[in-house]
Amino acid sequence: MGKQSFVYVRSKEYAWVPAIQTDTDGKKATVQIPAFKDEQSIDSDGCRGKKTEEKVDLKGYVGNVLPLQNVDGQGMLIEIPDMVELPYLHEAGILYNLKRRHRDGKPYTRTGDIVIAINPFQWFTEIYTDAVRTRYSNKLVWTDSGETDPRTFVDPHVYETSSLCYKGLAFYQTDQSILVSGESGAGKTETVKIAMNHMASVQRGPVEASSNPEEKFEDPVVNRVLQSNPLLETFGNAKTTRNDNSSRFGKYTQLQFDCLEIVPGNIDRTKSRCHLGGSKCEAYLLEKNRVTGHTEPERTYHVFYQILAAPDDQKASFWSGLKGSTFDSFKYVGATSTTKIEKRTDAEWFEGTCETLSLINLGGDKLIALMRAITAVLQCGNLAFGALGGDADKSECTSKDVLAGLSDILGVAEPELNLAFTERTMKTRNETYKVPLNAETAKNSCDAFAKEVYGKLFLWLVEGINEATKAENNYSRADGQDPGEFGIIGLLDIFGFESFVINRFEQLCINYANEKLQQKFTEDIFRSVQLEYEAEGIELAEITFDDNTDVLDLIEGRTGLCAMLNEECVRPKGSDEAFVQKALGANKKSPCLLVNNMDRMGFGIHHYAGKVMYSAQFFVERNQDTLPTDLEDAMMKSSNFIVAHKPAPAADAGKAPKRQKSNIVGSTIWAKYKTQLASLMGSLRKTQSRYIRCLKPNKAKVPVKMEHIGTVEQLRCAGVVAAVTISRSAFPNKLPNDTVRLRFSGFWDKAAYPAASSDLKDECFAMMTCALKEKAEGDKVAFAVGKTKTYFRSGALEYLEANRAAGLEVHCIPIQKITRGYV
Ligand code: AOV
Ligand code: MG
Repeated sequence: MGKQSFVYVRSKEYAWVPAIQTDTDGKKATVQIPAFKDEQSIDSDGCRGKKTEEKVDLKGYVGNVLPLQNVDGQGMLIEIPDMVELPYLHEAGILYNLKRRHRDGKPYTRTGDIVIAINPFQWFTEIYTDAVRTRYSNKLVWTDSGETDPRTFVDPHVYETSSLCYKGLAFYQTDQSILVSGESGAGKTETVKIAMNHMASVQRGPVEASSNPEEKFEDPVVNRVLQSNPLLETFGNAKTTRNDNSSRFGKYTQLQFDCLEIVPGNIDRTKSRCHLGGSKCEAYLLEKNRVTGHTEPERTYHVFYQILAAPDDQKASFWSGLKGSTFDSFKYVGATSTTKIEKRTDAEWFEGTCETLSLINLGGDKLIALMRAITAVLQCGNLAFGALGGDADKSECTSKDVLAGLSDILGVAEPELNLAFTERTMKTRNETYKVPLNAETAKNSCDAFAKEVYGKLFLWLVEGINEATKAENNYSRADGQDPGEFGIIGLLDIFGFESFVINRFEQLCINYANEKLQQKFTEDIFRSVQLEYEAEGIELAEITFDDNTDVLDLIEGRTGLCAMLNEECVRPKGSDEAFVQKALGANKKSPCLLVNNMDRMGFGIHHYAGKVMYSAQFFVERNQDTLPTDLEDAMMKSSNFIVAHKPAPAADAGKAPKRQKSNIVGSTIWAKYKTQLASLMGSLRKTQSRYIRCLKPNKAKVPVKMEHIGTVEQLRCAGVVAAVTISRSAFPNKLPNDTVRLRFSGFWDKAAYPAASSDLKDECFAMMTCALKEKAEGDKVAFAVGKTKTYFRSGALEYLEANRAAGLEVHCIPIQKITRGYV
């Protein structure tokens, strides 16, 4: 019988379960696994209770059995705020630590510089009070903790990230960013708002906490910046099956700070300060398809319900046709069983929407134009088309009243609108002619028109918000001096990695963005490990990690998927299938491209977060963003200035790729998106980035519960496991030097291995040379002693712990020597 130890064993049902290992021959382990009823009972029972014995193969992906050390004497798991402190940091250890904290009402946990936020699905108001906000800023920003990591004084929190950003900007003059990621419903949007609120309050300087927990910010600039969030959500968020307030667009907000009070080198914290002067935001990939269709219990964008829930006379003031209307009056909306979003009715939300619009100078005529543009979209949904004069190839609008209403709203004559929907103008080199459309195509073109109008009004709103919030327009210093260039803290709230049963063009776009961010994440983690080793005085050469350049090459490279699809979109008869075949042909050598032999329109990508199979159906169509000229012309004729509005060109759009073959290539969704992403990455690279990874603990959106399999998958997608792997590639375990001395001095034969000095570091070195001599491979020792910590190679710490448990301390050494024939 070997010695007993606590382990985690891989489990199909629960990802990992705690168990007791009773024996091992190096290939298989004998483990006793407690009988668990469900995920919850794993916590309450720990390793106690009736067990079944199993033999487990030790080989496997990260091993099927992992050492478990964070248990108390009873075999109950203990939790720890910073997971880097776990001597055994692996997937199972991370999962159980997070679970325990989540259950105890602690949503935030750290892994080094990354904050992991588990959505609690219940508001712990006590951790977001003004007193807590102030405590974080006082401790992390306004107190000089000297050499010590200030985070040791506080529990992990979003406020920690926001404090460190503010401090980085205010005292080290480095632009900052917070990159928030996670799957739908994980809590990204809320996290960004929590961080933003905090940063707006840090600027008060070192203060006593206000007695009012719901403190309102008096500063009008701050107010506008904060209020712009719910406003954007009204137009860009909708209820989905996974989140009642799901953001259907990505968002990068740059908070602009006036840092003129900062004197470089002067860290007089009572004097140096940055003031929030404004903000600018950029939106990515609004899901326009939702405008024309959704299925119960999902909803379309909140604003549609809000406007229809408004009092009749207010509705009539936007457009008389809205009088008496209900959700059911419009096909794009329809009945909904949802009566409240976040405890407020649509009518209540609408009041707030109108107030905020006025606050950012979009009240009065602008508000009416905006509401009329929304009404135009609604009206498009009710337009019906039928065959024209019995000819099925031609069509006309059959709902005359609806067309009259739309004409009234847009200020475009009825016949013109009818023709815009039912005919298509074709251009060849020599001539221009019109082709009639059948009723179905006409309806599709009407839907395309509605989506475009909504897309436009959304961009118009983003521009309006930016005009009203950006510091250049709105901020002036009290002393009248020029604030100069603003310091930036960027906040990224972007769709997380997606993998469904069927994955489409949108998923590829989303996953592409995640690959770009993952690349930066790995670089940053690598850099922080480098910094840690440098600070500890340890050789760097051995850190290894898998980067995702191959995947990015496959997507955005010269002959990559993006280039191939764009080419297919320019070809007169471009097709989805031809795109797939060309892409497969041109990227045969890519290790990340997966072929789907069953489906000529299918292909797969081995992403950093796992394999995803895509269906290329509609790729060519969805990638083309060119509205037929007939519809475009109709919009331009509209008296509604939002509908006729030409959006400002996206940042950097002027720098279109040089080898562009045609205008269409430059205007495909993907080409624009690629440019947008490149510009985003460019902005991010100028900042110091910090990461918050949001996790959704269960699909039912309920408190306390944590589903293991789903959580482990998210940890992988969020790159948390990858981050841990990088930081542990050379030395998987580490312990503070004083712990090493305390724990392992029994192994030290001082006479045979004298220390170079009585310095803790030298003592640890001598001690480990003695204790781990058996684990050395040639010249390569099994550990490294840094200034404050000792680092262990794979297996070394387990070996020490095993020997310690077995009582093989110094007094045993002679026996060992005898058996090995040394004496
Ligand atoms: P998401 O932004 O990550 O999803 P949200 O930030 O909208 O997710 O969060 C979803 C819901 O979870 C919120 O509406 C709250 O009810 C709840 N929630 C989030 N964070 C907290 C918190 N810190 N405390 C309590 N409840 C919280 V999406 O936009 O769908 O990808 O597209
Ligand atoms: Mg969101």
